[in-house]
Amino acid sequence: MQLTDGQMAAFERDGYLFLPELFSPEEIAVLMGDMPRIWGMHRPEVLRADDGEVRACLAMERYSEPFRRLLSHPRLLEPALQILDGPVYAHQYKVIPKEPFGKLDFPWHQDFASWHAHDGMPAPQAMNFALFMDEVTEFNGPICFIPGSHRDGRMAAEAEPLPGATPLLTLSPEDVSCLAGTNGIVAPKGPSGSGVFFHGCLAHASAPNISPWTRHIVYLTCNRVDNAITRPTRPDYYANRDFTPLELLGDDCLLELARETDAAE
Ligand SMILES: O=C(O)CCC(=O)C(=O)O
Repeated sequence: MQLTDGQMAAFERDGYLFLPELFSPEEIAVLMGDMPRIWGMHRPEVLRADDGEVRACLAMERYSEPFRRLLSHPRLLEPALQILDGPVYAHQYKVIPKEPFGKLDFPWHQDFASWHAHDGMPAPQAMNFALFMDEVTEFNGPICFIPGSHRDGRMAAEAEPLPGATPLLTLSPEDVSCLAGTNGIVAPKGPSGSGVFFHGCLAHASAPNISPWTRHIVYLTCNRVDNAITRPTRPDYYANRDFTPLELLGDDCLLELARETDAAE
């Protein structure tokens, strides 16, 4: 799937591109179908806070066939190749679950600040793709962006501890006030299957889920192979050391898996 010139220009201007209903309900069902099994796993890639709430699961391609296929899906990978203009590998791949009435939130930050400080990523030639597993509304802790904030590059940041995860390099209230005062704040919302591409320097944050509905989002961070990390300080499921370029699968790779599973039952 190729982005149009207008979509590329919007990404460059705003630092993000929202594509409602990029994946079908059937495709999302294939991924969601594996979530209960993953949630029940006790392995280092499944992170829990002290109260037992799952904070994230990472590197799902190691233990989930649906998620292994999603990683190389052309609707994610082709736009990433186009935006980053070169071969890419998966630097980080995770699901962030927000449970009904859950406490999980994220202060304002730029992801590249953490990739640079914790992993030694040389330049912001990496980007994120977020895929909504559930409908995202104003009530269930949507991810919020300051449009255009990526254009200021990496800003000063403080390491803030996060329960059950590595410290996050966060932005100061003064810098956020200044950026938001100029550009405002947006929160892309839409049905499950919607996707957002966003720049590694885009300022973003999210509030807790105050609704009775889940809000699970899959994030893939693609990094250009010639921008591979140089000084990783955290486990490889946070900062992949395998810089092999991702290879495209077919557009029907998730539906094909559903068909294979149905035939085997
Ligand atoms: O899923 C969210 O609400 C935000 C996640 C986030 O900001 C991150 O992983 O950097």
